[in-house]
Amino acid sequence: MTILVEKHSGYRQITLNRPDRLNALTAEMGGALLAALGEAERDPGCRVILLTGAGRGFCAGQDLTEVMPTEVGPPDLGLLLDGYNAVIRKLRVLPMPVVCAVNGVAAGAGANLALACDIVLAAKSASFIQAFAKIGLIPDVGGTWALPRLVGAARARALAILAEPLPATRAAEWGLIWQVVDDDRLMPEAQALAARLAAQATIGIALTKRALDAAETNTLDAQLDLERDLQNEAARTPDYAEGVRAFVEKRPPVFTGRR
Ligand code: LHQ
Repeated sequence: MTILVEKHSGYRQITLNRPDRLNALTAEMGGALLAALGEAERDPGCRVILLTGAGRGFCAGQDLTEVMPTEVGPPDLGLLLDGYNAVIRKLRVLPMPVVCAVNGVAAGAGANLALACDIVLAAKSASFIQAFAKIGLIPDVGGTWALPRLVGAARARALAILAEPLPATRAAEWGLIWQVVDDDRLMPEAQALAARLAAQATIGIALTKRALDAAETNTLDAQLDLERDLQNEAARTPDYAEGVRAFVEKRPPVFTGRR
């Protein structure tokens, strides 16, 4: 199985599982990942996703042996990308936080898959490589959108054009990711974070994702209206009532993540 799913209390851990290829992506794997995200979304007990890779790498991007040009001509990458892009779109609109634990090298589409998640932790030994330029391609699966927004235009351009590995520590310093963790602490920390988030007011978090993504293209005027509407939606959840009640009663809240 190229994608492993482990069910934990409140969250699902989804693991890219082709460790001998550094979890390089195949069309089948993209489909399996999309299906796993859809199943998690349909499970009312699942309030957080934790994405990681098996073995020493996170994901080495597209499996290049699947897209070799032949005498007949170049491969049509469009269909393949439509499949991966569906995963990126799903990650952004999933009504729950997605934590990514980058356990090793994240290259090409693998790097940009990680960057599509909501909170990215990386092992100290991990690195991020916009490897595309090395084989004459452009950053895809959202890379050209995410990079400048996360690290600014100058760093985005150099990362994309030079295709040099960016060590995890510098990635965190630059704001590409949230945090770096010692290698042996990565999974315990990522799982603790997923469990912690699963006990939070996750509908509010889902609405926060929506607002932040919409802000990328909205005017301030439109964003203020959207915040008003989403805030009213958040205020109608039982978690809002519980959060306020718990504050007033000076006790920890018990959130359900239900509408
Ligand atoms: C791999 C791969 C790999 C197959 C390691 N494929 N086998 C493109 C086209 C179509 C549509 C969708 O979008 C895209 C976007 C892309 O993702 S393009 C970018 C594709 N990825 C790359 O160019 C990265 C290629 N890999 C590397 O540069 C290195 O493997 C890195 C820097 C990631 C890791 O280096 P090392 O730690 O030295 O490991 P390694 O190179 O020895 O890799 C281990 C094995 O995994 C090795 O196989 P082997 O049989 O020798 O043990 C590699 O051939 C295999 N592998 N990446 N993308």
